[in-house]
Amino acid sequence: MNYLKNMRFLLQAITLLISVTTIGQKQRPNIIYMMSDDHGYQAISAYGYDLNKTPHIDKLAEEGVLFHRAFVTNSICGPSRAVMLTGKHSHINGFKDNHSTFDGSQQTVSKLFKNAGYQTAVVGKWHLVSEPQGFDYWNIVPGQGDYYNPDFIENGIRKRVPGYVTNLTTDFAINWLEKRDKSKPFFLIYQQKAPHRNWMPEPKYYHLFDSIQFPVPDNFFDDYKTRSSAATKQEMEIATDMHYAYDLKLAFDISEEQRKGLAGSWHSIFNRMTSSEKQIYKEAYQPSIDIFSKANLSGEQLAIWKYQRYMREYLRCVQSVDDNVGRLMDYLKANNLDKNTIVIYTSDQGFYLGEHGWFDKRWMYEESFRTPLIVKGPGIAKGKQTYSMVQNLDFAETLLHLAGLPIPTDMQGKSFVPVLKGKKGGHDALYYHFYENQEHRVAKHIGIRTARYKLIWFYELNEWELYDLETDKREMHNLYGKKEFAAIENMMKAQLSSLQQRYKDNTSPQLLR
Ligand SMILES: [Ca+2]
Repeated sequence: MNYLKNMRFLLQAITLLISVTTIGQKQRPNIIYMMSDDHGYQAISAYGYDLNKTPHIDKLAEEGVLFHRAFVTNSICGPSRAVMLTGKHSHINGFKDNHSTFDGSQQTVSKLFKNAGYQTAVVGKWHLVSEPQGFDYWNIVPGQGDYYNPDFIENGIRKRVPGYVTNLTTDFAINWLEKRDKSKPFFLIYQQKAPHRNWMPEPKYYHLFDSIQFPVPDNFFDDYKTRSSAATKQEMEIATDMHYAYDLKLAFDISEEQRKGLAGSWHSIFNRMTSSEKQIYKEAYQPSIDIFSKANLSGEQLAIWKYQRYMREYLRCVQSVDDNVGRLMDYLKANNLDKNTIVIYTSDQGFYLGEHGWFDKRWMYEESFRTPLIVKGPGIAKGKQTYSMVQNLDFAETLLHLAGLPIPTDMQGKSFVPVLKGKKGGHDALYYHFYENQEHRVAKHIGIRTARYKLIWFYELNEWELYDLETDKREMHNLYGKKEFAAIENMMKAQLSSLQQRYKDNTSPQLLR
C-alpha cells in the first residue's frame, strides 16, 4: 500500500515538474515580425482610407494596437531593415543607402534571440547584400526578388521556385514553422517583397479593381511652389516618371523601355513567366491597352489615367499580401500558437499613392516617413489605436522587452511596450536622415518631427522647410523664414542639433556647436 502511495506521489511530482517546465517555455512568447515592402498605411483598410479592403491585417488591429504615428529613420528599403535588426541609426549600423553592404558580424536582434534559446528564421526579402547571420534558417530572395517564379536562396543554395513570390514566402515560413524544434520559442522574420515596384499582381487578381476609379488626391497636381528646390528636382512623378511597360504595363515588347533604359529589368521580369503564363497575362492586359490607345489622352487626363493604372496594380499586389497574412494567422490558430505569439505587421517605410503627384518614398514628408504598425499578442491591449510617436529604431528593443530579454545599452531606440499596454510612451521628437540621392533624385536631408512641427534641412542645398502639421497635414505650406514662426524655427533647430549630438550623427554638417 505504502509502496503504491509513494509511486503515486512520485508520478504526481514528475507530472508537476514536466508541466512547470512546459509552462516555463510556453511563457516566453513566440514572435512573428511581418514586414512588407513599400506598403503605405493608406492601403490598409484599418487605417480608415477607403481604397481597398485588407480584412486579415485589419483583424490584427482588432486584436491589438494600431499606431497612427509610427515612423522610420531613413525611408528606403535596405537601410530600414538594417535599423530594425540593430536598433541603431544608419550612420551607426553602416547601411546608409541601397548601395551599402550590411556588416553581418555586428550585434543584431536575431542573434540576441538565438543566443537566448529562440529558434530564429528569416524568409522573403532581405536586401542587405551580405548573407543573413544569426538565423537557424533563412530563405531569401536575391536583391529585390521577382514576383513570378522567383529565385530563392535557402541557407546559401539558390534555386528558381515556380509560383508567386508572396505565396511562396508564406509557404516557406509555414514549412519552417512545421519542422522547427518545437521545444523552443521562435522568432520569425517574415518579409514580403510585395508591393514593391514594378507591381506584378497574382494572376487571380488581374481584374481586381477594373471597374473602380480611385479618388485623386487633392494635391496630385502639386506645383511644389512654397517648397525647397529639392521638391521640384525629384524624379518620382506619376505623370512624367513612369515607364510604359515596366510600370504601366502598356507594352509586352521592350522597344519603348529600351529607349528609356529600363528594358533590361522589364525584359527579365516578363521572361520569368512561362509561355502559358505570358499568354494569360497578355489576355488580361490587352483590352485595357487597346482602350488606352484609342483614347489618345494627354495632359492631366493622361496623368490621371496613369494614376488609376498604378493604383490598381499596387493594390492588387497588396491583396495577395493580405491573403497571406490570413494564411499565416490560420496556421497559428490551427496549431494552437495564436495565444502565445506576438505578431507585428509593418512596412519598411510608407509610400506615396499619388500625394504630391508621386509614387515611391525617401522624403521626410509624412506619407513616406510614416509606416503602418500593428502589434498584437499576449499582454498587449486589444483593439486600441494610438498617436504616440514611435520609430523603427525602437523595434529591436521593444521585441526584446516583450520577450523579457535584456536590452543592450548601445541600442539607440526606446521600447514602446508601455504604449502596447495602453500607457504613455514613445518619443517627444524624432530624428531622420536620408542619404541616397541617386535614383529618383531626392536630395539628402536630415530633420526633426515633434507632435506638431517638422523641420527639414536639405543640407547639400542648404535649404530648409518648416511645417505646422496641425494646420497643414499635407505639408503644402513651407513656413521656414516667415517672421511669425521665427521662435518655433529656432526652437526646432536647437532640438534638431541636440538629436544630432544625442545619436552621434557626424555624417551631415553639424548644426550648432
Ligand atoms: Ca521599401
